Amino acid sequence: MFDNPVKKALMTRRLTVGSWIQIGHPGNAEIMAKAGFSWLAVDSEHGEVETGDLGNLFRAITNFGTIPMVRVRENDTLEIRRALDLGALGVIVPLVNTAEDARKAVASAKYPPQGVRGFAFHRGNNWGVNFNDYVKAANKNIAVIVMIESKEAVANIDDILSVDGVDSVFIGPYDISGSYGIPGQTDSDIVKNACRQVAEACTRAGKSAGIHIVLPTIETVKKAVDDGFTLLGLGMDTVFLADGAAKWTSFIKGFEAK
Ligand code: 3PY
Ligand code: MG
Repeated sequence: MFDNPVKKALMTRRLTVGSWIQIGHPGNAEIMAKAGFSWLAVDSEHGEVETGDLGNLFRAITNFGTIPMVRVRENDTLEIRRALDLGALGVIVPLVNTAEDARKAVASAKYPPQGVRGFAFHRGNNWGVNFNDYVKAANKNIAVIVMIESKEAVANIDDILSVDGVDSVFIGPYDISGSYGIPGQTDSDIVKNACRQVAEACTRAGKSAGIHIVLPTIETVKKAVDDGFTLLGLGMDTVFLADGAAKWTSFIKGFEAK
């Protein structure tokens, strides 16, 4: 019933590149989708987005053929269910530290018998019109991505990757840096080493490795690809807006009368 090229890319460890939305307005989502990313993750953990905003943001995103994903506010069954019901085709679950956390995330995202997702009429299945087809496709086609954001998660990476139904792991470099006691130092050798351990574990497990490059540069993107990451989140709406605006304010400064 519905196809999900991002899920296919994850299962075959092919590169797929998306971005992040923290501003909860559909106009903003349209601009981001029109830019041409393969997927967009709406951030309800840290952004301005409430769960009830997701439907309108997904309408804007899918209007341009982009795959809608969500970073849920926490590893919570109801949050995951509501985001999927509103039409997310991939769920990114923050702060997954153990295999048990990962099993909970997978169970929340899957219909029985694999999981505990409740059945209903909702936006994802066209308000029930495509109920049967959606149910048939959902467990197979929806991506479940767990975030590696702590020392503990890095130590448990092989166990987390061994959980059936985890399609990919996705590094949150800021939380990782915080967990090592160096918040914001995402360029430090400690964080780089943690990222390398995660990428190597993914290669061993045959699963896709992902990372959020919050402040992307040509060099950091190339390096992530060279290091074997195949799920790249590049920047976010707020970062692009701030960068674009700052470029022009710094250019115009010299012309303004003091
Ligand atoms: C982090 O860096 O901790 C993130 O969650 C990025 O999305
Ligand atoms: Mg984080």
